Amino acid sequence: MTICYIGIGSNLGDRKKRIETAIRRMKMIAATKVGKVSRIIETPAQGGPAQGPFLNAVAEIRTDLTPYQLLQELQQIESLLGRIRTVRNGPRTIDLDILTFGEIRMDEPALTIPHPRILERAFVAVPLREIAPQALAMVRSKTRKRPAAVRRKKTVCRSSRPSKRCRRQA
Ligand code: A4P
Ligand code: MG
Repeated sequence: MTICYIGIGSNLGDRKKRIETAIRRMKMIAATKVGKVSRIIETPAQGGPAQGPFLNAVAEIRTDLTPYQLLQELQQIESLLGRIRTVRNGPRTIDLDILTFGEIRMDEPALTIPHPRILERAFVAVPLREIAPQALAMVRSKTRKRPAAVRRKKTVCRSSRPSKRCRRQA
């Protein structure tokens, strides 16, 4: 079985109840078991139109399904819980994102794993760290590092009176 982490978010209706129902439904997915579940945290909406705050959590699951089979199961749960897709990052009854799927990496529009925005979103990173600090560390290590030359453009120091930055680089 592959260990995966699922990001859960809701900011419409009875948010807590919807998250609990989503977890109960995940327990019913074939060849899949739900393990640790993080605390549910309230977070201000990040991005998208003006909207109410979210409840967010992360759940650990173990599954024999393939990534696409799991995505399909999660999307069925989203539909069952009244998810209607309007604008990107818009309000939603429930959002279930595959954050990691074992050590798998894939980069397709329909499925990107690890989820590309884990590290820039505290509402995902904080609950993930709570139940699986090793998974968060794995995501950090696999996030492609840009070469140092791109990250910090070196100033070329030609002047006889070099600037502070040039002196620091020397
Ligand atoms: N897709 C690609 N990769 C994945 C993946 N790893 N897991 C595709 C799940 N789906 C993935 O997703 C759009 C398409 O992404 C799917 O059809 C699937 O094939 P979606 O759930 O319909 O759309 P979305 O959730 O609006 O897009 P996205 O890019 O997943 O947004 P995020 O990152 O989920 O952000 N603020 C707070 N505080 N809490 C939140 O939970 N969520 C969002 C949405 C914005 N602001 C938020 C929160
Ligand atoms: Mg999503």
